[in-house]
Amino acid sequence: MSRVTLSRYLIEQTRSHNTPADLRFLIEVVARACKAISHQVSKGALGGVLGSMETENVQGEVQKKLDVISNEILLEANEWGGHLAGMASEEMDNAYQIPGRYPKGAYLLVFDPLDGSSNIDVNVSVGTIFSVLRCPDRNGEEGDLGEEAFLQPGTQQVAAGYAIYGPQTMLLLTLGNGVKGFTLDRELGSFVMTHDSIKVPESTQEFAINMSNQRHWEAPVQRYVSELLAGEAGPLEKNYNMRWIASMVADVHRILTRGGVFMYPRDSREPEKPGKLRLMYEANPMSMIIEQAGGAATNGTQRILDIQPTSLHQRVAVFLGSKDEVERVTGYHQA
Ligand code: P6P
Repeated sequence: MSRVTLSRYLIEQTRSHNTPADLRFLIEVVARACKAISHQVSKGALGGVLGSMETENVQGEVQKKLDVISNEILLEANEWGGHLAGMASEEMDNAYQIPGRYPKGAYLLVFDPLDGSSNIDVNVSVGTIFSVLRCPDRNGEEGDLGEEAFLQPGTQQVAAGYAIYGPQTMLLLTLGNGVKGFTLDRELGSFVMTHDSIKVPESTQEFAINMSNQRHWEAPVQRYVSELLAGEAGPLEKNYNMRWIASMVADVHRILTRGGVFMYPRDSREPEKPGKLRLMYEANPMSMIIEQAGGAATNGTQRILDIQPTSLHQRVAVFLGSKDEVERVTGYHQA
């Protein structure tokens, strides 16, 4: 059977699900940019791309060289094609305006160009996370696109995906009708479909959380994690394993592959912040992918995709993965 490339899948989606041609073009361009990022990441010390810049992003985090390189690759790949009205990124304070010399299009692209970048220098998997929204009708309004155009709940996403740069480079994608996985064939230079129907097992025996923050968690999370640790002698009556890669893309990819629950709760270290992870370009795209794969994603009290954003870089607590476990820990927040 001939191999289905990303390009062929997108063309077939255009026919079977009326995927608009400019959305297909957008996904193709993002995939090509991810190939370029994969190439840069794989150079490591040989490419002079490791280490940090002398700059910080809007979160006050020191930027890695590859954060900036990856951001520029995505901007340069997407700004000229006429499919976007604007872009936003973890690495830029404000929305990116499409230069006046280029046509504008119907979509907004929001991304974390290189998630997990603290792992780059220790050669652990990192990734690119992206979310696609429709640009609201501007009613003929000219001038810069304001941040408010991006502030749409995750249910408005028309596509979401991530690339993971690990032993293999893979692209996982949802257009709203299931989750497909594509593996980069470096000889051909194409993403080839290797996983045509990704599903998150409803139950699991594996959880992911940064245990070093335990003393800072709120009571429902304390209760849930203590039950996980109690194993078969405890109320959950089964033993659990723990994984924490500290790269959301890698942890979520494992959960999509074999199940699990991923947690980054709010904690008392910064009580004014609802969590560490960012809603628009981490939690929302990952939540759409997880839900499309049959899992669940909440902030502890509500479905993440229903959250109405109030700012471009706002943070959110995240509980996502196998439905049974997400519903359990979310239920403890209501107790
Ligand atoms: P911690 C990476 O910096 C990131 O944003 C996510 O990819 C990851 O899940 C989390 O932060 C790790 O945070 O506090 O464990 O280093």
